[in-house]
Amino acid sequence: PGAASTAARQAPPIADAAYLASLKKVTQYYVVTAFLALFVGVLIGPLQALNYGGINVYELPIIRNLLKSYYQGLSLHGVLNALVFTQFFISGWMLYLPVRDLGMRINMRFAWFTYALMTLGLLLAAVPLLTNRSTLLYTFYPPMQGDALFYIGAAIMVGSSLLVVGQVVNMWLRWKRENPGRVTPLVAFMSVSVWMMWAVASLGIVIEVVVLLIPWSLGLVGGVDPLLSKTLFWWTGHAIVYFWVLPAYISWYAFVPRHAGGRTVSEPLTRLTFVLFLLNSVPVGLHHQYSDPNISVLWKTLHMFLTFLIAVPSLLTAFSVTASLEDGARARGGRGLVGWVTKLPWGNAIFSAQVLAMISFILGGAGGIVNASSTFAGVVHNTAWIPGHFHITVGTATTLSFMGIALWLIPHLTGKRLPSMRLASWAVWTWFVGMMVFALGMHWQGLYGVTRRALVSATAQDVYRDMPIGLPVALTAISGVILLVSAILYFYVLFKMLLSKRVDNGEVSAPIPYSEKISPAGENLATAGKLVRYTEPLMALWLLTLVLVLMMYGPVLGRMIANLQLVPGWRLY
Ligand code: HAS
Ligand code: HEM
Ligand code: CU
Repeated sequence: PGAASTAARQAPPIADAAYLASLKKVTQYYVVTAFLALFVGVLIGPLQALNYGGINVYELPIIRNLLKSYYQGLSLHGVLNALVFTQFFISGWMLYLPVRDLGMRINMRFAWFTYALMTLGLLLAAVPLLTNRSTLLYTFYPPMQGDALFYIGAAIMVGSSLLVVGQVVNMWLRWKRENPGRVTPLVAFMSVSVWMMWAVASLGIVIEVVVLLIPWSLGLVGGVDPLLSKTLFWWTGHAIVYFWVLPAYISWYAFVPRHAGGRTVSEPLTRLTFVLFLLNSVPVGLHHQYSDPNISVLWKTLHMFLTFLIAVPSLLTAFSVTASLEDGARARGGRGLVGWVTKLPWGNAIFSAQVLAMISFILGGAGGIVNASSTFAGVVHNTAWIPGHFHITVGTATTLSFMGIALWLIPHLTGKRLPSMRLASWAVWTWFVGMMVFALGMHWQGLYGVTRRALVSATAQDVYRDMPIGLPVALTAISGVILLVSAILYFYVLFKMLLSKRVDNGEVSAPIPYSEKISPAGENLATAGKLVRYTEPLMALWLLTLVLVLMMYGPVLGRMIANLQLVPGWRLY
């Protein structure tokens, strides 16, 4: 056991030091911007957790001075964490990885321009958010209306991510021309396929914002169709969850085994997983709209079955990544049916962050399947159950993974050193414990119908008075405190690292942690297996994806467009 079947890959060397330094710098800018957004966003979270813990802190003068309302805080929290943190981190991560994996040159001016444009979009949107002129929550459902600047900034920010898609796909095509007959290396393959998925996924929100919301908020048209807008939103809004989690999967497949001394199980299977996500991530968005009128049950049901289908590649991942961890643990002397688990490097925060993130995702994924079942959806929809679900998916599976990745990525990019593995470990474990307690409290309250998105601690006490929810309410309050401590620990370590002195260029002291593979795909397409050959033509699969999405959304949207119902905007804040 543990004997390598293939040597671990090394990133092809890049001789031009100035180019490498610039590439690392732009990646660092993306990653640091991401964590700054997370820092602000996460500080608001505990206030909301206290709210669901029955404690209203929104009347305190210090909070009143910073936030006009519960909803302004909630809007900032959702936008900064779920939209800004993720997109910036992913744009840096999934630009850097494929460039290094293929050893290619990209146009650094274009890369910097994209970063600058994305940041400009963020800053434009931040103005109305911070001044309470677009308190719309991160879903910005019309007819609630915000300032045009908010929609314009959001469009620029999301649009910039499409420039990253263009740059990465273009680079990959160049590599294909220069290397005819070669199999795309795994990390580049995964990155390119996720970017392709995102290109199709983002169309919904781009059309919604550019065609419907910007003209409407500028007063160029008199009204907006709420259902059409919401449907376009969820075209993007479900698939975006895979845009958030698949960059973590890249690490789970390619890098986490290495931290444990194990190997990636199967390259062909991993490629299949990512192709399934490419094909099927988008045409499932109606599972957010089971309770909406004017969408036929037929289409809702079709989207429901496709949702169950899109759980399959995650299940493939669950078994395959567990096997790679077992491989590592047994190589380190692990024994027994489950006893090997104790041989995993739990004290290494880079590793434990990501594996604890996976464990949270077992429960998050199971909850997702409950949400997707139209018979259960009526019980959980719009209740506290839903924030329970997504804090152990995006809030942990994604966020805790990215937090762990940053602990090697920042040393790799900057040549600085992690100041304290102990503190980092404390941060990671308290995040996991805090989120598990939070999820328990919120799911439990949801089952009693406690509604999401409400200042329940102030206004709804009499409604819930006779319900036996004392325990989950208390758990939620406690979780907010644990998570506040965790966030302070993590950001202390992170900022201390960023502000420390550079030691080297990071290439040797913190290399990209490629894992060996038990079943590699091989280098040449001619001799590779069927699964490898069928998954290689990503351009054709991308076109097929677009066709499938149009099939599953065309009739639904067509009917809405034929029956447009325009209503004027509202400002409720
Ligand atoms: Fe979800 C609502 C269904 C996955 C995020 N979801 C949300 C919202 C967010 C979100 C943010 O069908 C709220 C939107 C709003 O504000 O209204 N979700 C699903 C389903 C999945 C799913 C079926 N969600 C995610 C992911 C997210 C995310 C991923 C972010 C990253 N979700 C729904 C539905 C709703 C919803 C409904 C609407 C609810 C409503 O009524 O409003 C699936 O993709 C889940 C599949 C996952 C699995 C788990 C696989 C496990 C793995 C880990 C293995 C562990 C290992 C560790 C290897 C089947 C891969 C082993 C460890 C050792 C030590 C050995
Ligand atoms: C909403 C707490 C971190 C994304 C909420 C809610 C609570 C909460 C209680 C529900 C509010 C309501 O429905 O009225 C926390 C705590 C955190 C934390 C205590 C950790 C310190 C995160 C992270 C992410 C995230 C890391 C994503 C990366 C969201 C989103 C919403 C939300 C998208 C929904 C906003 C909306 O309904 O418009 N959070 N959160 N949170 N949280 Fe968090
Ligand atoms: Cu969804």
